Parts: sequence; structure tokens; C-alpha cells
Amino acid sequence: MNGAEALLRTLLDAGVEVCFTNPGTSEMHFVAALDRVPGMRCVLGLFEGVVTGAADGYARIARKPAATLLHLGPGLGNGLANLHNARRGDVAMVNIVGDHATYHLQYDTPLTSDVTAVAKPMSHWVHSSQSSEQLPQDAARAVGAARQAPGQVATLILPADVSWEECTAGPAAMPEPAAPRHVREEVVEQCAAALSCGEPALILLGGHVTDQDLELAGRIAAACGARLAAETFPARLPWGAGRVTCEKIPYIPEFALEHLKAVRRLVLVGARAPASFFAYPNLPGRLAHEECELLTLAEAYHDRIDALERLAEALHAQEAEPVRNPLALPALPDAGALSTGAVGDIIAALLPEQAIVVDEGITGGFDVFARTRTARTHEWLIQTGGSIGWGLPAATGAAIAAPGRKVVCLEGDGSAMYTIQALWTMAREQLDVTVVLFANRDYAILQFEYQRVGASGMGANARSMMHIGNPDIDFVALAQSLGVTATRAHDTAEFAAQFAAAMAAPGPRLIETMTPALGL
Ligand SMILES: Cc1ncc(C[n+]2csc(CCOP(=O)(O)OP(=O)(O)O)c2C)c(N)n1
Repeated sequence: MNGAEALLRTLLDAGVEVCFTNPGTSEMHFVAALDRVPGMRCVLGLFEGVVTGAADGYARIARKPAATLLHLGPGLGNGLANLHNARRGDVAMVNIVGDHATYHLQYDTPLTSDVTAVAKPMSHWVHSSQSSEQLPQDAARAVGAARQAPGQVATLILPADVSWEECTAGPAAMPEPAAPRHVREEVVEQCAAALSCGEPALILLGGHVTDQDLELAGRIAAACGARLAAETFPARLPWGAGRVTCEKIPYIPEFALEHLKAVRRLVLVGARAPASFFAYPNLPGRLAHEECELLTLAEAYHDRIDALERLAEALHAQEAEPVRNPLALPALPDAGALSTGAVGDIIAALLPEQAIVVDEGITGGFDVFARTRTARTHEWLIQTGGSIGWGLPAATGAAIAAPGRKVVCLEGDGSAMYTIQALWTMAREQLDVTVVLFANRDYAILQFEYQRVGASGMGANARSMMHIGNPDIDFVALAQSLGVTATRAHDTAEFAAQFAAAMAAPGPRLIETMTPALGL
């Protein structure tokens, strides 16, 4: 058995069953091992941003890491933007990054780079394996690091000779990941006191929000008369009918300030203190009122279920009945002009039970989220790091993690063009993803932000940096050339018919919606 084979067996033994790849010469022995070792589903992405984004979407749904296979420093570098999103979202992932053979680095050939330095800023854990005998142990440690709560990006660098040389040690067992830490009793007591002191309070959930989080937090909120909200960009959020009702902090800081204006006790559960995404002249970065006390019940790495259970007990809230979203499907709009709101209504009306919505709709997605609160029970995956080009890959990975569940990907046309190659992987793997593409032909959010940061006027140059028509991109032709069935919707009737058809049949689809930019 060579190093690559022992590595692969170690990954499989540790429950890593999917590998998103874009290999090169230094990874050929790993590729060969994919044939010799049965069990690893290997999925090719045609750009490394697709590979890392897909591993992100997969892990959010599967609740365990996938592996990626990337080609030296440049391949890893191409994947970094989506590793940033994964790192910001506490998403578990094991990157295997090939490197030159250890003895070859001295020749300083074209693909030589400091792979560790490239990996470090976007990884929680980095290690370069130096011997085939040690490789299985290193791989087991990498999976252990990835699975450490709340989830980490682990990068294992694999020199070509470490991959091809013999490994007599055989596969290694993953160390048992450390159990998530429990919060201290006095923290629970402080939060209980804050929630029962009579001041207006809000419980803020962040990160990978589960039904159990919502249930427990909903009971506490109901018992104390507190409000319940999710942060603006949670990694995962259960949503729709039957779920415990929660608000979401708006993206636009003026709205967020208004939203939080009355709150005097803010209890954070796996969420950071709310802050505006960017700095704006004349607006505070902190979104909570200056007289609001911030309390952290649980950090992302804590056992938040345990913390919420203890808080519920302290507040005698275990039997309280949380408020739940009713099932209320909007009527399909009559024929009319497309808008992001109309698209939202149609999606809300037709979204099937247990669907997964992947949101990189940017300005197109705002209206859909609000309207799906009373749609059939489903789940949202949301951009956690602000680096666009995540949506199509994440939808690809989510679909691989959830066969049998429909994935709907809301995608801005500008964002789509960063990692459009993901459509090819969707077609090749015949994934059940419907992409709703908002073709407003602008970087609409940037046009909006331009004035808000205080940039004055808008001349021809500035305008052309934020307009992506001229030439107009034909997403139907583009998707079809990558193997995905695609249609274009000009009005609500066309969109309703096309979206209904997409929901009725499995397989990859793209609907280019000719929506004007949201009038922000
Ligand atoms: C990697 C990366 N590059 C650039 C940006 C800056 N940026 C943020 S939104 C955006 C345009 C998004 O356009 P689109 O997806 O069409 O959505 P719209 O704003 O039109 O709703 C850009 C370029 C970013 N966030 N991430």
C-alpha cells in the first residue's frame, strides 16, 4: 500500500466519503488510489472555487466534512475565496493539497510555492506531511481537526513522494474529537437574570442553527417575553411552516439599528455581537443600542444545546409553548411584470417540503427569504463570508449531501460568473438543483452601496464598473453549453410555469429571471 492509498483508507474510516477534486500531476497517485480503494465518491470541479465551495455546501447539510483535492499553491489559491466563506461559517472540511516531492523543491521549478503560507490565513489547521509512514496519522489528525466543534477548515499538504512511497503502517484511526465545551454555570445564571429582569430582551442565534436550538430558544423567549432572532448570515437556518418563529437581523444597518433599537438585553447564542457589514460615514458599527447589555450564553464552540437546556431550566421555560410559523402559501400572482417580490411569492408557493435554499441572490434574495417564512418546511444555507462565487458550488455540494431533497439556488448574475463552472458539475452528477438566476445585469448592491459610503456623483467609469450588461450574458445558452437545461422567464406567468416544472422533475435546471434590480 502506498501513502495515497493509506490516506484514502484513513479518510474513509473516519467517515469522509466524498472528495471534490481538481487534480494535477503531483496528485496523480491520489487519483490512482481512487480506483484502487472503493467507497470514495469523487466529484470533479472545473475550478478550485467550485471544489472548495462544494465541500462547504456538502458539510453544512451532511454535518460532516468532505475532502477536497487541490493542486499545489496556485490550485489552493484559486479555492481560497470559498475557504474564507467556510472558515467564517465554521464549516468542517479536509483539504488535501499536493506539493512537489520533498527532494524536488530544491530545484525551484515553476509550480513551487510556499503552500503552507497560502493555506494558513483560510485554514484553522495546516500540516505538511513529510513521510508515507506518518501520512495516515497526519490524515487522521486532519479529520479530527476538521470535526472539532463547531467545525474547522483543515489543510493537509501532501508532497508527491509522500503519496507514492510505501506505507507499511496502513490506515490510522481518527482521534475522538474533543466534546464541545460546556458553558459555566455563572454564565447561565447571568443570562437567566438578564432575561427575567423585565427589560426588553432578544435572544440571537448564529452559526449552524438547528431545529433543537430554535425549539429551546423559542421556549425561553416565550416564557420570558423576549424576542428571538437569527444573525444576518447564519451558516444554516431551518425555516418555513411549523418551525419556531424567529426574526433575522436585516443587512442594511439603518434597518438593523431600528430592529434592535428597543432591545436592552441581548443574549448571544453562537452569534457575534451584531455589527454592520461595512463601515459607513455617520453610522455606528455596533448595531445594538448603546444602553443594551450584551451577554454571551454560548460561543460557537460551546455545546449550545446544553447551554440552552440549562437556561430553559433556570427560567422554568421547559414547558413553554413557542410561537410557530403557520403554513400560508401565497397565491400565485396573475401575469405581470417580474420583480424580486413576485419571484419570492412564486418560490414560496411552490417550494417542496424539505427543500434546501442556497442563497447568493444578493439583492434578489432579500424578498425571497421574507416570503418563505410560511412556505412548506425547508432550510436555508446562507453566505457566511461575503465572498461571492459561493452559491452555485455550495448548491452542488448540498445536493450531493442530500439526495432526494430539492435544492433551490438563488443566484445573482454577477455572483454566478465567478464560479459558473459549477453548472457543469451539476450536469455531470445529475444533481437535483434549480438555479433561479436574477439577471438584473448590474452589480446592483454596489450601486446602492456607492452612495451610502459617501462616494459622490457617478460618472461613466464608475457606472461601467458596476454594470455587467454590454455585452449581455446569455445565461440560457451558457447553462445549456455546460449541460444544464435552461429557460428564460420574462414575466410572472412564465416564471411560475418554469419554476413549477422544475419542482416537478428532478435534475439540474436554470431559470434566468429578467428581474429589474430591487429598488433599494
Ligand atoms: C470575491 C468577491 N469579489 C467582489 C466582491 C464585491 N461584490 C459584492 S456584491 C458584488 C456584485 C454582486 O452582483 P450580483 O450577484 O449580480 O447581485 P446584485 O448586486 O445585482 O443583486 C460584488 C462585485 C465580493 N463580495 N467578493
